[in-house]
Amino acid sequence: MIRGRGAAAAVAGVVLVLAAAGCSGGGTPSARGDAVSGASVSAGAGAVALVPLPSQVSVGGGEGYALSAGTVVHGEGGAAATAVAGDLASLLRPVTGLALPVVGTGGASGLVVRLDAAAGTGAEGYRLVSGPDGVVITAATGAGLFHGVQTLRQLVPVKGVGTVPAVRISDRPRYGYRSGSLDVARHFFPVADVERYVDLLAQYKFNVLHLHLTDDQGWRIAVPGLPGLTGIGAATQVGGGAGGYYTAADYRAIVAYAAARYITVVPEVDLPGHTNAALTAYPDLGCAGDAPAQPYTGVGVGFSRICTGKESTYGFVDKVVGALAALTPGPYLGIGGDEADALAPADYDAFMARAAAIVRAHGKQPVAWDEAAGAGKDGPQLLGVWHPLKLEPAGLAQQLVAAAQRGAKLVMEPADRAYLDQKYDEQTSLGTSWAGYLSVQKSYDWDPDGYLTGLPAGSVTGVEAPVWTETLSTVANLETMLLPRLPALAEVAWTPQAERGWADFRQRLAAQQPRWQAQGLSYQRADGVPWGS
Ligand code: TNX
Repeated sequence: MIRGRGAAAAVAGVVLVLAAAGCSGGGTPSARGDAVSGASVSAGAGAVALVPLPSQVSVGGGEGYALSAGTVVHGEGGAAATAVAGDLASLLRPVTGLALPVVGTGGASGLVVRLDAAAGTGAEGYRLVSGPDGVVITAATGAGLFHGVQTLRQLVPVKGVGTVPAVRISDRPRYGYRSGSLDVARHFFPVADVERYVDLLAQYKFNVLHLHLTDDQGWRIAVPGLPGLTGIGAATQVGGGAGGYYTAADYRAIVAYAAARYITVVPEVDLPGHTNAALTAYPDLGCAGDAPAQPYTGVGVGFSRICTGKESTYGFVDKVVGALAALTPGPYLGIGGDEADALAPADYDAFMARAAAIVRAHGKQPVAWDEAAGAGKDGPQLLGVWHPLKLEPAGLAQQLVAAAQRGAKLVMEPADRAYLDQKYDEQTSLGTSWAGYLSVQKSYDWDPDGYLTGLPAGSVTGVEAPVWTETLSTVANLETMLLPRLPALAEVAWTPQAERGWADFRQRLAAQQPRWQAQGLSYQRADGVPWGS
């Protein structure tokens, strides 16, 4: 915990509110100015209401930094710092109307973005200190600096030139894998829409973009040598619209846009089920005797399969995986594995192990949905836990514990906590509710480490927030489901469990609303959050 500056330094107009950390009511207003671990401060000109809550914050001592026409941005310590300094300036110019020139090393005044290999902030952490002379963000990595900039954005007034309150923040994430997952198969979203989504992920410190690129209703990525996948397989979507797909150049553009925001793309081709679109293009992928696939524009799941008993199927998998691996700089490649209900379990397990081997042969680590735990040590060892406990297939929890015991890592995204396509409540017009209604509080109030019992410590490596798009066809639809629950899951993934609590979070979440309005984002005035007008 950071020590504060003591009572003498406390200034009027900054009211300290003790945060979460086990206190239920949002805390007691105090003007003492002492440090707390995980603090939120509201009221007064120097409002501090950060999401996700930093692991350590102290607020309330001394004067803040008044932005002015003379404010400059310094990038110090290397190219990554210069680039992040540029990001900071571009983010704050439209908000403040200031010129904010980016200059090199220049001391401690203004906004300083400082890369320091010896900072001791870890792979993604940072320190942020603000006072009358300026704001200094220090980190050992570009990712840390970038996350620090996202915090600073929330310390600057929503509009206009104001004051960054005096704070000392030392922050690093709870989990190293913080993912937003977007289904571009059920409804296709062009590159610009994906980039807008990536901006939102970056704003809340996610570091993975999982793209669900293929499903029964559409195949969305070009594969050299398999033109039918896009020529035929991409031609429709849920409801019968035109569909679409990414060329290699489109995909590279998404990867580059994400990378510039310290977000790694994890592409997924869903196999061996969820493959109707591929089967329409290449009927030979099916088994003899299977009915020929027709384009599918409904929302059912679990009916399609490629033929796992045919050697030629693995030639197809190799081509697809090879193409995607070549386009993907990140270490992971998803092969799906969910709801392959049309396959016998033994055939499914053997397929997942063989497909995982193909992914490894192309230099990537295979990722799959939780069912793939059954494929054992040869199957994918990074598993997305999506089944809600109450709907779990018999034996799955034990398989996941066994997988974790042999070293597999789990990304927690149980549908009853993390599926952002689930309706908020019975009033919600978009989305579905097969996993139950998902209120903001429900998406916030859980511990990823404790969702499954019996896991060895350290087996949960991250959290994912998927948005499935059977019912979502526009950016406004997406955002209405993402906001405010994506920030809730961001905090679940970032902030230590002991530091966070709903009573405090709902206040900080409400404070995000004017920012979303200024950004032109759609959001849901979901129950439980004290929204403004
Ligand atoms: C289950 S989650 C699915 C998806 C659906 C989603 C809808 C998972 C791995 N499979 O195919 O889109 O539910 O909520």
